[in-house]
Formats: sequence, C-alpha cells, structure tokens
Amino acid sequence: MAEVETSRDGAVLTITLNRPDVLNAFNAAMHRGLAAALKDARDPAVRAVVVTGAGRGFCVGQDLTEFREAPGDIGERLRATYHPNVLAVRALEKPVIAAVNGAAAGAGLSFACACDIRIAADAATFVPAFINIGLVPDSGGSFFIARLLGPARAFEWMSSGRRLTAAEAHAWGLVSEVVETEALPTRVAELAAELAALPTRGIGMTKRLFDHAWTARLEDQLEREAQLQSAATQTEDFREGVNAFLEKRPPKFRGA
Ligand code: T3D
Repeated sequence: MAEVETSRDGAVLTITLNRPDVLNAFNAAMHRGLAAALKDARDPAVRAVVVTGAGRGFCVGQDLTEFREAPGDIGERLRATYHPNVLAVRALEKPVIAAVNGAAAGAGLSFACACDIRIAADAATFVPAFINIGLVPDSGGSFFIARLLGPARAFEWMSSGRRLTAAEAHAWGLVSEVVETEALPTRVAELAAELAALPTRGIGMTKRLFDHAWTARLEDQLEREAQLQSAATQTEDFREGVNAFLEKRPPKFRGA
C-alpha cells in the first residue's frame, strides 16, 4: 500500500495520507508521496483538492519512531521535507480542503492549517503536540495558527499542548464546519464539487490576495488588488459570469 493515495472524481483530486496504523504520522515515504500528489494537483484540470487521512487519524505529525532514529539536524530535515509541501499547498492556484477525519497533531495540525478550508468530523481532535515533547511549533504552525486564532489564543493553546475537540475548534474558528464522522466524506465531496465548479482562476487569485494581505501595507494591497482584478477580467470565466447574469441563466464556468 502506498503511503499516499490519490483519486480523481471529475475536477476534484483527493489526496489520502495512508499510514493508518500510526494515525498517518509523517515518514520519509509519506513526504515523498505527498510531494508527488501536490505536483499532480497542479494539473489545470484539477479545480479543487481534498487532503484527508486513512483510518481514524488525519495526521499526527512526525513519526516519532523514525524521528528517534533519524540522523542529522532536524532543521535540515524540516527544510528538505515539510517546507516544500507547505509551500506547495500555498502555491496551488485552487482551493485545498483539509478534511480532518480524526486526530490532527504536531506537524499534521500545521499542515491542516496551511490548507485553505478545514472541515472536521465530530470525532476529530486538534493537538498542538510539539510542546508535549519539548519542541516548538514547526511546518508553519506558528505562522498559520497565529493568523487563524490571533496571537494570544494561539500562544496560550500551542504552549499548553491541550487537546481541542472538533466542537471547540469550530467555536474558535479553526474549522469552518463540523459534521458527523460518517457524513464527512459525502459532505466534503459535495463542498469540493461546488468549489470545483466555480471560477478557479478567480479563486486562485483570491488566495494570492489573502496571502499577500497578511504582511502588506494598504497601498501595496490596493495595488495588488488592481493588478489581479485586471487579470481576472481577462479570464473566460469572467466573460461567462457577466454573460450568464445578463442572459438570466446559470453560469457554466470552465476554470479558464
Ligand atoms: O524529523 C522531523 O522533521 C521532526 C518534525 C517534527 C514535527 C512534529 O510533528 S513533532 C510532533 C509529533 N507528534 C506527536 O507528538 C503526536 C504523538 N501522538 C499523540 O500524542 C497521540 O497519538 C494523539 C493525541 C495524537 C492521539 O491519541 P490516541 O489515544 O487517539 O491514539 P494513540 O493510541 O496514541 O495512537 C495510535 C497509534 O498511533 C499508537 O500505536 P500502537 O500503540 O497502536 O502501536 C501510537 O503509538 C501511534 N502514533 C501516534 N502518534 C504517533 C504514533 N506513532 C509514531 N509517531 C507518532 N507521532
């Protein structure tokens, strides 16, 4: 069995982390499989991406067995393995949904937070496991979680190591929706299909804008909006959207 499996349903690519016996903890093969899957996701025919876990876990971060045996400096390993995959998610010009089916811990939590949308099963838990073993948040955890929760709550949570339920994660705004565990695949498929039918290039540029806004000055952000709005008006989907509105019919976006 491959450590990462992919499947296509129309324009939706689903990436399944597949080491269920260890709640999909990252090992070297899983990093490689995820990198390959995220490369497949760049195909323009893919218009929405789902990342989920096999079995009862989403992803519990670094495989601690492999970690104990791994040679060399952890900083180098992070740069070589985790960082490229986090950056690849942010670089995808399409929505990436984390379907958090179970425990998301350590770098698995960071990875979920690097995605654009999080939807959780009611059985999911969110564990900032780093501090429990004396580590600091990595793989973007300190970046994404501070932005999602605000610095005060993020620090309090990440330095406590406290396990959060799906309901608490929802109340905090960490996930946008919680559904019954059995209903998660159906709800995620529905959401992904809806997103895949929207103007993909517009969504990609919206993603660019929000990423840029995190560190931008207002003047720079206004300029970036103007540039990307010019680009958006050049898309086929913009023309289709306006025509459909004026012709009083539903639009048929092609993602071009
Ligand atoms: O090398 C580098 O680049 C370092 C990078 C580090 C980044 C990080 O991610 S550091 C954080 C690493 N992750 C953790 O510390 C999480 C450890 N896991 C847990 O705290 C718990 O498993 C959970 C709270 C997430 C879930 O608890 P529970 O009770 O639902 O499940 P469990 O029984 O603990 O785990 C089920 C199995 O998965 C179990 O194996 P067994 O006993 O059935 O054979 C457990 O050992 C295994 N497992 C869970 N997490 C890991 C793991 N095996 C290896 N590595 C893990 N991280």
